[in-house]
Amino acid sequence: MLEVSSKPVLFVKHTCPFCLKLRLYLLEAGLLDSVILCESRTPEEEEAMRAELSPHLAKVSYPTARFGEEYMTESDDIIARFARNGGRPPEQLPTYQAYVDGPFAQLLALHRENAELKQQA
Ligand SMILES: N[C@@H](CCC(=O)N[C@@H](CS)C(=O)NCC(=O)O)C(=O)O
Repeated sequence: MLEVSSKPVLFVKHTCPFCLKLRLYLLEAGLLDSVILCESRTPEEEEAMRAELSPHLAKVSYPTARFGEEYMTESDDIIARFARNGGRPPEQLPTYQAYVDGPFAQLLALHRENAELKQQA
């Protein structure tokens, strides 16, 4: 288990599109060095991460950020917090914005469509 650190800790799943959005923001804002990235790449690592997070969260979700003893699970809220604390406004980051408006928006739309089709089936 990680010690409580002065740097925020980000818990991410390797393939998660919400996690990539957060990572892109931090990369383009030049903030990657100011966080500790804890990434799961295998089912075993994901299980260990879930076991670490579940006592602190009503529902485990990725990405999760830990600021001291505080946990946050909404990617947009986490990005807004970094932006407020001296980071760059996300609207001013062209690569981040291209991901959010392009592949990320398409994934969300496909996910919604899939959920609707499943309900109708
Ligand atoms: N509203 C959340 C949604 C995040 C989300 O749905 N993440 C997925 C992973 S891509 C998740 O945590 N699913 C539940 C799980 O993996 O247990 C956000 O924007 O951060």
